[in-house]
Amino acid sequence: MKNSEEFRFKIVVIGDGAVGKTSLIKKFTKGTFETDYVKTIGAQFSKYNKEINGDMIRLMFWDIAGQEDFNFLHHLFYKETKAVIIVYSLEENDLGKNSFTHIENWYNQLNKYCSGIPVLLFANKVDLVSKNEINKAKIQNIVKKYNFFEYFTTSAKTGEGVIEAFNVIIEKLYFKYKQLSTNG
Ligand code: G3D
Ligand code: MG
Repeated sequence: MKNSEEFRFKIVVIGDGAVGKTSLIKKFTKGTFETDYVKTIGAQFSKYNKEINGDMIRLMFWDIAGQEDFNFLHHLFYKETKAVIIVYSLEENDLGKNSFTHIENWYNQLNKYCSGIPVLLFANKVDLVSKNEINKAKIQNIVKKYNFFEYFTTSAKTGEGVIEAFNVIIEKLYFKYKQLSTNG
């Protein structure tokens, strides 16, 4: 008989304020946030369980609550995280521009605390731009520059791309750690 295993993955979601981090997590987990950490480390998290091949995956998505600049540094926020999602907004305004420019800052910060783990880029609010206005080359360049695992265009409003994007990282982690546990 096949034994069921349990995996616990912490995934942190970072990026400028108002790009949609909290909305994306809510859309995916459909759950509520646990906010005990907001006062101490400025973060909140939401839990989500998922079964793959009979194994139980227990996920914790951590999100910055307020104080969203890349000087927000707390090792507890990044501690033992297995993957990172950087979110920016595709909006054609200052938020869109700045949140893209700041990807570099967010990347440099996370690299200090947790290097060598998969980093994904979510270009959010895709519902606010028309498809042919998206500069894919610009996104692909930054993905290549920082060796991001993958990028997705998402909308926390319509749900476009959201479940697919989160599932890609969850499956990536599952198969990585499943293999490690199988190989002893
Ligand atoms: P944050 O957690 O990164 O700070 P939030 O961002 O999730 O709080 O979202 C900030 C605002 O952007 C919210 O609007 C939210 O509804 C909106 N938003 C988030 N994702 C999307 C998206 O994909 N498309 C659109 N059109 N809006 C989005 P309010 O008005 O509630 O402040
Ligand atoms: Mg938020």
